[in-house]
Amino acid sequence: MEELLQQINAHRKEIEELQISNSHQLEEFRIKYLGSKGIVKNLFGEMKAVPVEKKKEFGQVLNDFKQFTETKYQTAKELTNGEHSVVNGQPSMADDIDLSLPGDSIPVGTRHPINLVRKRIIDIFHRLGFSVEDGPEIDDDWHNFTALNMPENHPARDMQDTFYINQNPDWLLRTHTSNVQIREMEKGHLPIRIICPGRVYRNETISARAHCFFHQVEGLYIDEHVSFADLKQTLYFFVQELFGKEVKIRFRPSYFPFTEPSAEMDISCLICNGEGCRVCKHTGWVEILGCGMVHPKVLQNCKIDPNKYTGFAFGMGIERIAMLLFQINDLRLFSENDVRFLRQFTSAL
Ligand code: 2NL
Repeated sequence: MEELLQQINAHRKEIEELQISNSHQLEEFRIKYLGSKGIVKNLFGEMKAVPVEKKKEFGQVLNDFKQFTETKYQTAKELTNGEHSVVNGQPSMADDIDLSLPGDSIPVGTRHPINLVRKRIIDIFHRLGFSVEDGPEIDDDWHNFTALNMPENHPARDMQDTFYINQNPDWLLRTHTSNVQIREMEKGHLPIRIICPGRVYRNETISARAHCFFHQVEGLYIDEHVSFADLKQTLYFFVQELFGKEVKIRFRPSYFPFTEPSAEMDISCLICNGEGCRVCKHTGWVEILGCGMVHPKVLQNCKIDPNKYTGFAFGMGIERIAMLLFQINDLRLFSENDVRFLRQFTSAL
């Protein structure tokens, strides 16, 4: 009796692990377990040898096993379509396949909101003659800080704010995409009219409003006679294209070591149309980018003559603009990969 129970358990295990993937294997399985000389039949034959007082218990175990084997057979039969077709004398699945059936649909994904907004920004500047450049995310101190006129003691250089690479303290994860523009200026081909989208890194505590990485688009235009008026008109065109013709802009004086003069640009609040709401903190205005005329020292650092050439530059966070456009209130949503969030962005643009 004990021995029989062990046998049944061993068969059960074998059946559980068995993969039946065509009608040939299915038929083999049927003959081995359920055929007239099969294992199930044989086990029922053993009933005779079981003591009377154990017959009931053993009968139950055996019936369970029979049911289990039949279920396995039926399930496998449905999966293999149950046809016993024959090709070249061998059982085959080949003509079980109905080629006229529609194929399985492949789910189509959606663009990530960051990529959507980046594409919109690139398209607008493309129409103004800006081309896209990219560069390394790991760069040296020169291209990220020194060439940009950022002094030795500038707080952004602090270990608290910037990720440095252990192997070489001269290397770091770029804190803005300005390194790409520096590299472009160093090439010495003028004029320059580029935008530089990319991922940047800052050592921030992660919250709804800050993350240790985010995405930026910076722009740079250098030629003879480029003025602040060009900057204003370019950025005005940009926000009108992105947010609509009714949008208003204002500039506030600011400070960056790499531009002089420097400014922050605000747009009239899209949510309340300037009336005052939570998004604009009841001011009617929302800051969207920083900008300015390229500092002569930065031009000199890149061997460009500041007496001949002038230029403007600007930088914006893509997340910030996406949050405004789509009314997203938590920066962490962009990097959590929650499909309930991502599926909401089905735009073809
Ligand atoms: C911001 C402000 C800005 C720049 C970036 C720049 C680059 C070079 C030379 C001069 Cl190579 N300027 N970039 C200028 C002003 C502002 O970014 O708030 N970004 C998120």
